Amino acid sequence: MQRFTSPRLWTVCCWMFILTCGPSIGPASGFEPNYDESKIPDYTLPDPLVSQDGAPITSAEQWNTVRRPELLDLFEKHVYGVSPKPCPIRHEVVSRKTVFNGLATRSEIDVFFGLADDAPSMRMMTYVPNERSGPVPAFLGLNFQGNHGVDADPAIELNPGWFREGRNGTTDGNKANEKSRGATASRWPVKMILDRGYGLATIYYGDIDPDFDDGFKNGIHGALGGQVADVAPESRWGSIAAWAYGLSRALDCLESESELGVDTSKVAVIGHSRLGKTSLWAGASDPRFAMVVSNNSGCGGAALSRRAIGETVGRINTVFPHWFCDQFTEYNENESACPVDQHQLIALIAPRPVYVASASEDQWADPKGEFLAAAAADPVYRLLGTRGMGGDAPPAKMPAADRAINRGVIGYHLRTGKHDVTDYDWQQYLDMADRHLQ
Ligand code: GTR
Repeated sequence: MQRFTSPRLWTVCCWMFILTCGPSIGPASGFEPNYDESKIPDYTLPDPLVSQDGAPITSAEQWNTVRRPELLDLFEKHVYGVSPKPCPIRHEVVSRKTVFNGLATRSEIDVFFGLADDAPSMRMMTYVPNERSGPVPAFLGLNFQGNHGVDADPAIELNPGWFREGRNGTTDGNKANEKSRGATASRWPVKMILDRGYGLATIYYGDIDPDFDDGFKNGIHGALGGQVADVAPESRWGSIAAWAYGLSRALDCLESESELGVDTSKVAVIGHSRLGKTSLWAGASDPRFAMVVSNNSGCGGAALSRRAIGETVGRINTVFPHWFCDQFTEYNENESACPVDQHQLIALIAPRPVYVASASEDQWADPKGEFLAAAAADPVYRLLGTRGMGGDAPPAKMPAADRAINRGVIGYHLRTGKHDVTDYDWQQYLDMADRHLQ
């Protein structure tokens, strides 16, 4: 291999490498991800069914009254941060239109965080099938590139907010441009969802809290932050908690506006990647969500932190200091000191259906750690009277790629391919929803 002799050229090449590969690989922080199973540090997972004082949890009642509140509190104080109490919301329907040749009605609704005239707002876009006998079950998820990125219809307003710089020419100086219309449509197969009898509600995540570190001044952090003033600074909500808070307020809006046609007792919260971490926290912290889907959520989502494989706690806190609460940085390169791990986050969703999905080329998100976390939540699901992952016990081994585990209440699959959301993923989620929400 040719060696670079000029230090300057070497520096330029390093920077080009960092800029092309994005935040996933980062000599900038000197981080070398481990992908070798034999180098995983020894660890013991904290038992979801043993309380902090060492007492075993042996009944649903003990889970609901002792262990669940305790774990929720630990995740708030050590991982995601404490959010404000739910604020009152108000909403304005901005548009309503028949789409897909009469198949569905699409609405755009501004949902305000608070009743004041200048309360911040997020714009929710909903689709419901027109042929229905009553309210329909629905998926609710945040999107990365604006509602106009979900569907290329020029009638959808181009979101005027702040966007992370797109890699494919979809932004100009942190503003979405016309090229971003429909840019993430492949991740949102709207027609497939409607054809299967479900509604869809989606919101641009940056409406709730723009995804950059500004010391929590913008978005709902700025507007509602005063309400967590009595929480220890290191345990105040990070951006993932803010996004999850937004999802709960979206559910409030769906509940209060029956015209939108959603059966709010049957809403599945869904998210990909950082928004998959968000859907898990939303589902864990808000029991109104009837089902939870985490697509390729990785570190701080479904993957076990203690495995420290691919992206680690230290790495994620360094590159995205605003996602979690500051207390979480105590576990940088020190994962076993954290009183919780991510299987317990999945357990907090029990007994409601949860689906964890990985992708074979997404080793950064540690597919095996995601599977192991789902399996380690199984005893809680069984204690609560469900069949967990199905069968008499969770499978000891990861399933082969593209072979979904979907007979129980905890679903899992490893899809062949890269970090993404595909039709295959959605088919599994819709099948799971058919079994539990229809
Ligand atoms: C990566 C990050 C992951 C994941 C992903 C995403 O850069 O390391 O934790 O959240 O971004 O959200 O796209």
